[in-house]
Amino acid sequence: MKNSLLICMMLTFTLGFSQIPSGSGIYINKLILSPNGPDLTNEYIELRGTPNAVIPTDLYLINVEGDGEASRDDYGEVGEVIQLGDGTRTFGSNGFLSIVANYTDENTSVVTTNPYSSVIAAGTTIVTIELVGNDVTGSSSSNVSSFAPDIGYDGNFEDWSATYMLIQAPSDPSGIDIDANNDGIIDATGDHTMWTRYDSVSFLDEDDLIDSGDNGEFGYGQIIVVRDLAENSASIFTDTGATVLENTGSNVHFWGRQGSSTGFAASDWIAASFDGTGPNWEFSGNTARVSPAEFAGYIIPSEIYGALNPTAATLSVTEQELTNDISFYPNPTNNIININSKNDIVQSLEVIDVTGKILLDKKENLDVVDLTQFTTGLYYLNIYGDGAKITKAIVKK
Ligand SMILES: [Ca+2]
Ligand SMILES: [Ca+2]
Ligand SMILES: [Ca+2]
Ligand SMILES: [Ca+2]
Repeated sequence: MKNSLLICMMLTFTLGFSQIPSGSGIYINKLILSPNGPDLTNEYIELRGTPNAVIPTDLYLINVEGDGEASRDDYGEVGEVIQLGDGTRTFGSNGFLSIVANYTDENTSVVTTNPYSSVIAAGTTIVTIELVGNDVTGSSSSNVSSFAPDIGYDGNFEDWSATYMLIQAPSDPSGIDIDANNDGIIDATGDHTMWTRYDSVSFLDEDDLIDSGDNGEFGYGQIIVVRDLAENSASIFTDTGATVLENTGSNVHFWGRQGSSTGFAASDWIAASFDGTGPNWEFSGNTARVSPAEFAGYIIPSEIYGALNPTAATLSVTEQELTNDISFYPNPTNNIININSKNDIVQSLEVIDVTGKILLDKKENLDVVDLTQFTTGLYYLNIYGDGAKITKAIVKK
């Protein structure tokens, strides 16, 4: 009984994605495609492959449209296409390729530099796109008048709903429709059956729901995050066998693989809403908006650009280390709390009230917190270090 169930599940999985043959050895490692601030300089794309291997010229990162607005019918169609290889470009000596963009305002000559280049690990191959335009905060294509090198990336990759696919294709895949009958299932025939797919992830928002006269949200990835699935399941179309996660009430800002994972289970990926500024974006503290939940409150450390991402397991070790490293006294206190960190791993401190409002944010003088300005009562102390966060209740007498 168990065996037949297992075979059944495997068949379902195989059938659902057999329309595009799968390859292995090249992976999407991080995607930041709709960050806070201007997308044009804050987006980040990172792939993982074989160290020093030449990147095939027919390797593409594409987005497949997933918004089913009543006024359009392009879901299932390839939108933007980034050509990753140029014949000589290789994955870095560490196996990573990063794509970032800088922006020069053509009116003022002000240059906005991406926040990643200075922290990406040595050995990474970095492709920096130099954008020129009239407004770095703009989001339309008219705000970018030129970009170089032209690999098909203008600094603002499609946000959502969209599927991001890493593929090899015999010719430029622009405009190919992988779902001609628009049912959310990749079709059995078409040019896409000649591709090799290495990775695919989707994020589906909820502004094109059927009950509001639109046609739904469409996801063709092997792992898909949706907003509020329970409420909107009738409007969500995903391919058979996809792993579907829920990200309640917010959009996904960060997609990344956990450690050296290669699969499409929830335990292989990190999906999170975040806030703050790059490169050290702060994941939501709401466990419904991060997957897995261990990443709630995680601050992306500079060291993981051009490197493997942490796993939920390694993360909890870091939290434990942080807990063991810190002691503080007195608590309750009249005004002053002294903080001892054995290994100096504390990077910042916050005092928040019981509603979660940040009252104090410290990045220096981290051995003391002064509560003089606060009324008596219960507060929380958030302690950040080494990519982890712990929270302790503190009381002012
Ligand atoms: Ca939508
Ligand atoms: Ca974008
Ligand atoms: Ca179809
Ligand atoms: Ca279509």
